[in-house]
Amino acid sequence: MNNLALRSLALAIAAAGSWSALPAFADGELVVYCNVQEEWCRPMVNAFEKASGIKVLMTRKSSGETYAQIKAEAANPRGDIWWGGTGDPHLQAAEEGLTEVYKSPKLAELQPWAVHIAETAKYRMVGIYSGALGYSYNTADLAKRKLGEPKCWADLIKPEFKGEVQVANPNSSGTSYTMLATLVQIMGEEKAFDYMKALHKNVNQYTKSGAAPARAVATGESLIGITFQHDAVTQVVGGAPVKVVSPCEGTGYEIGGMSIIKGAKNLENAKKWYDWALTPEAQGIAVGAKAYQVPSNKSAPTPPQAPKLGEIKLINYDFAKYGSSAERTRLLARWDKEVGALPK
Ligand code: S7P
Repeated sequence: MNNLALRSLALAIAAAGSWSALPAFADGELVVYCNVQEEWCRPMVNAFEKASGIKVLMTRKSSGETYAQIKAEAANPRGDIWWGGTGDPHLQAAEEGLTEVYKSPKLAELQPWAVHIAETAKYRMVGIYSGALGYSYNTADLAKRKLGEPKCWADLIKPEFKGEVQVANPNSSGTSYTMLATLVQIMGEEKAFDYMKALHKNVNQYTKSGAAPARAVATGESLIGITFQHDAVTQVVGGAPVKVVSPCEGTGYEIGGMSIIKGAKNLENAKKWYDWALTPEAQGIAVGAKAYQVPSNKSAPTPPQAPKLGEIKLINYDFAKYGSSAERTRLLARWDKEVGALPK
């Protein structure tokens, strides 16, 4: 056999081998923008591919980043479905016409808060889970340094916590925007901005991702981290010396969202994901991924470790106002100018 024949044979074998190793995706593709933790995005994708025969291309980003990406891609949308992430940027995208109207037949199975946010968005988004904001601290580190236990938002600006608090940047992170909007609703806007300027002195790093501060607390890299409480519970379940705090003044919460991207190239497959992601089976995948939000389908199991929303002093978070395009844009610009720009 000459060289050319040998090369053709090798190529044919390689091609046959790789094709047979791939699952047969007879039903097309779906591009998913996923905003929860990678550990939960992956099993969701695998389960959907298995159930539907549709090939999923997934990327994971934070909520604010995904909103910005969808806006930037609006003239030529590359994503089909936006799954997870805080409700405010989904609401902003809905108002700006960046997402599609869709009324899933599964709406009837959902908790009232999940349907209410869908109504607020004129059915351009739906609620898929809920969770309260708070913070966590490293118990071993706190004891070693003989510092008093923080219990309130007010404690986080005390001088003894200088450089000890980690939180995300509210532009990239839905978690951190939830904090900004929560403080404004609890304290009033002027006092909330005074508070965030004082907090700035104690912040060691503004991360891109909202859940990163919970991991930094678990490893002892930061003493305190402001995150959703369920993201800190993940660290507790993993065995880290972490205590989760519901601030004494009260706190805000999120309704995690799902939206179909306007102009989705795989619209029918996006609807299939949408309906499937609202089933108890799909929502039950969270527990195995150590994700402890409260699911929106009434029949989906709520993990026993999930913070009990009924026992937390929750504010009446105004999603319509703080998810509106004008308010979210204005508050983020003010944060950039008055807080983010301060020297460190
Ligand atoms: O880890 C889960 C979670 O906290 O992440 C989502 C959201 O994208 C927050 O991340 P960013 O702050 O980085 O945007 C939340 O909706 C969800 O509960």
